[in-house]
Amino acid sequence: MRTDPWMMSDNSDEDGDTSILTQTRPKTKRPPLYKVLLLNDDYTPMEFVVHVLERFFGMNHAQAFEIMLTVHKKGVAVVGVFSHEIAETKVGQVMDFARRHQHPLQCTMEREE
Ligand code: TYC
Repeated sequence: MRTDPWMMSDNSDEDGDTSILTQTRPKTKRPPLYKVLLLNDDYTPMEFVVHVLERFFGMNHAQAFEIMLTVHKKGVAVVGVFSHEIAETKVGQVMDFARRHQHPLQCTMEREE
């Protein structure tokens, strides 16, 4: 039951931490997670978007096609949730790849509540 360091916030003092007397909040705050969003546009080919989702988000073809269609119909979809650093990397990879192929595809990130 003591395998998750993020669960060190109860007052049981199981770890022998005497500061528990005054420290009622967890010392270790969960780092925030970031949603990576893909935005629709009228020009990027559907097959290109499917390829992006397979290549940078590890989706199989069926998953990628489904998410692409969601973006196409709804305007936007979350394509993954990552640490800040990984999310930034994914956004950069997608934006670079789209620009290199002269497609206006937009990818952004947003902090999770
Ligand atoms: N709307 C585009 C089309 O009809 C397809 C598309 C899907 C573009 C998802 C961007 O994020 C996107 N060709």
